[in-house]
Amino acid sequence: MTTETILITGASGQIGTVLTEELRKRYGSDAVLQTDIRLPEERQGHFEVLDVMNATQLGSLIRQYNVRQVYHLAAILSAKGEKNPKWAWEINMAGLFNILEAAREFGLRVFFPSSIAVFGGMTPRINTPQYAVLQPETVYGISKVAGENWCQYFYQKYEVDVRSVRYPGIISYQSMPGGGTTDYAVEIFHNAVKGEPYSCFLKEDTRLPMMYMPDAIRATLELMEAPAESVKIRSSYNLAGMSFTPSEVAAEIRKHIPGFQVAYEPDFRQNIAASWPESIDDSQAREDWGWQPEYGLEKMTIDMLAHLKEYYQVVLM
Ligand code: AKB
Repeated sequence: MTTETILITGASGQIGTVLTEELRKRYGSDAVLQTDIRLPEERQGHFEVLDVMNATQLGSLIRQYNVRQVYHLAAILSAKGEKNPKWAWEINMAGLFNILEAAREFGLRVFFPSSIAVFGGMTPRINTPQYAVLQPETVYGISKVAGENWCQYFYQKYEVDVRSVRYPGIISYQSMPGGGTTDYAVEIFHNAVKGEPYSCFLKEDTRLPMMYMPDAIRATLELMEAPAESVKIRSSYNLAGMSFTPSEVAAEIRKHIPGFQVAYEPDFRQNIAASWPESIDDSQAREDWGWQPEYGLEKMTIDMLAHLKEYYQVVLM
């Protein structure tokens, strides 16, 4: 293949699904190679099964498709990782390591998604600074801290052009999250639109940093397209959109769906959420590559409900 290609790992995941669409729109269908651990039932464009633990298979695809950039989204998230820490560590670390080694060999630009999960109970929780104590309390968080350091190492030692942001919880109507602590913030919208009550696995006053998918995609692409000299942080950038609690998002939804009911039944994910920041200082991203979020809670809620209403074909009051 002669076209230069962008490879996405974890392309069937929450972010991968939407990022794939945006990249295909911008660069054309032929320029995007989607990969995941299994083939989805419905797919468009190039899609290959790839186990990110398999470096040989990764190398063959890079050669076959003339890959120049990688968005490495395949990972086990916070809540799922706690059920099987060793497995989560192996996938998250071996996967990244294979990508970084391939980037070194083939001269690729790499995007690595880090997370607010890098922070822990020792970190200031309000307006968490870029440079803060990183003592996470989940295996996912530990793998992201190690991953950020490996990214910086490969940049400093081998000049691999690797770029990264610490995503907050991502809210989307196009795709569901899988295995995270912030998943409630998507599920709650689906239940509301379906006219069903929601049982929230976090306490009502648990404030977490969140971001609407269009902002997350734009941040990712703006960082990847920024001139190399503007990207001053090669571990990972703090990134902020909005912050809210479960009761605040429920109240916002009730402005449009008055009868919506939410019960609070916290489980093991409450402890994970309690170790994460409430809000993030992303001034370095704003300064270095001009980051500006567009969506707050009110604007996002209107957009989410409109799209989900269309999806479920129900009439809101
Ligand atoms: C999770 O909840 O694990 C993720 C994240 C914040 O990285 N959404």
